[in-house]
Amino acid sequence: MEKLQLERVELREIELPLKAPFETSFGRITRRRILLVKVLDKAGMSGYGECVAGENPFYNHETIDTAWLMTTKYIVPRLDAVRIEQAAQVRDALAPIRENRMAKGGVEAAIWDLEAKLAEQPLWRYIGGTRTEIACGVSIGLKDSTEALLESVGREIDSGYQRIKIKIKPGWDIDAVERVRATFGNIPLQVDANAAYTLEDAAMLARLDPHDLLLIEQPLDYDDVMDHAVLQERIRTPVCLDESIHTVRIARDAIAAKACKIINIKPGRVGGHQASIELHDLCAAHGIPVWHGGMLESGIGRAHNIHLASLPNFTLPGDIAASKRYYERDLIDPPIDIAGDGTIEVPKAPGIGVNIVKDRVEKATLRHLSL
Ligand code: OSB
Ligand code: MG
Repeated sequence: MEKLQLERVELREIELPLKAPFETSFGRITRRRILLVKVLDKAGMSGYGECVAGENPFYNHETIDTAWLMTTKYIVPRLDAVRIEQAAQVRDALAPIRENRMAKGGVEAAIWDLEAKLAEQPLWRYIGGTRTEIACGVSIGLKDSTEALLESVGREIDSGYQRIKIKIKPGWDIDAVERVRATFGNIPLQVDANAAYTLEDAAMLARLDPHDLLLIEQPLDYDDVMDHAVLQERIRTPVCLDESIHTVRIARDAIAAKACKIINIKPGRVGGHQASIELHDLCAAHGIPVWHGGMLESGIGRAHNIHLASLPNFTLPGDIAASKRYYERDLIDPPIDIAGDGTIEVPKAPGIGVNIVKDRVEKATLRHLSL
C-alpha cells in the first residue's frame, strides 16, 4: 500500500441553516454548525471529513468549540509527531488523547477519504463494504402538535423511506405512537428517547409493547448500561443503544449484560471509521444487528455514513436521509437523494465519491484555519 504523507490540515467551521427546526428531548436547533476537516498530502491530493459535534454539549460532552480546540491543539500535532502513514494507524496514534471521539473521528474520516482516493477506490470497497445501495429510514423530530407529526410521517412515507423513527420524551410518547399506528397502520416504526427516561418509567414504556415497534432507542441515560439491561427484561420492544455506546468495549459489556438487542453506529460517537468497523464486527459476531445513525450531517458526513453502511451487518435502515430534507443547498452537488424504493446508491468514484462545491463551502464558512 502506498504510504500517506500528510502535509497540511485545513479546518473550517461552517454554518448551514436547517430548512425546518429539528427538536429532540435535549433541545431544538435551527442552524447546524459543522466542523469540516480537509487533509492534504505533498502532491496536493485531498480528503474531507466532517466532525459531528453539536453546538451544545447535550448529545455528548463534545461541542464544535471543544472539537476545534482538541483538533488544533492536540490531534493534528499528535499526528504530525507520530507521522502516520495509513488511515488505519490514526486510531492508535490518537489513543493517548482521552475521549473527544467526535473530534478524532472528523480528522480520521478525512484521512480515510484521502487514502481511498490514493488507492483509486471508492471508500466502501476500500473498507470492505458489500452493498452497492443502502436502505434508508428517516428521523422525525418532536413536533408541536399531533397533526404536525402525522403530516410529517405521511410525507416521509410518500417519499419512500423504508422506516420511520419518531423522537419521544415524557409526555410525548404513547399517544404519539398510538396516533401514528392508528393513522398509518403497520408501517416499520421505531422511537428514539435520547436518554429522556429512567427505570421508574419502565411500566409506562411497557405500554409501547403492543405497538410492535422495531426498537426503542436510548430510553435511559447516556452513561447507563445496567439499567437498560433491567429495562429490557421488563419490556418486549427491543432496546437499541445510541448514546451509551461510546466505545467497542462498552458495546461488548452491554451485549454481555443483555442491555440491548440492537446497536446504532455513529462513527463520531465511537471515534471514527475504524472503531465503527470494529463495533460492526463485534455486533455481527454476537448476532446483534446494527444500523447507521445520523447527526444532521452535510453531504460530506452523509457520504461517509453511506460508505460505512455498506458493511454487511448494517441490516436495518439507517438515519441517512436525503440532503434536501435538512438543507436547501448542500455542500455537495449533486446532493444525496433517495430512490423511490427508499434506497441510496453508494458512490462509485474514489474516496467518498462526492463533488464538493467550493464556493458554497466558502460562503458558509465562519472561521478557517490551516495547520
Ligand atoms: O439521537 O439519533 C439521534 C440528531 C442529532 C443528535 C442525535 C440524533 C439525531 C437524529 C437525526 O436522530 C438523524 C439524522 O441525521 O437524520
Ligand atoms: Mg439516537
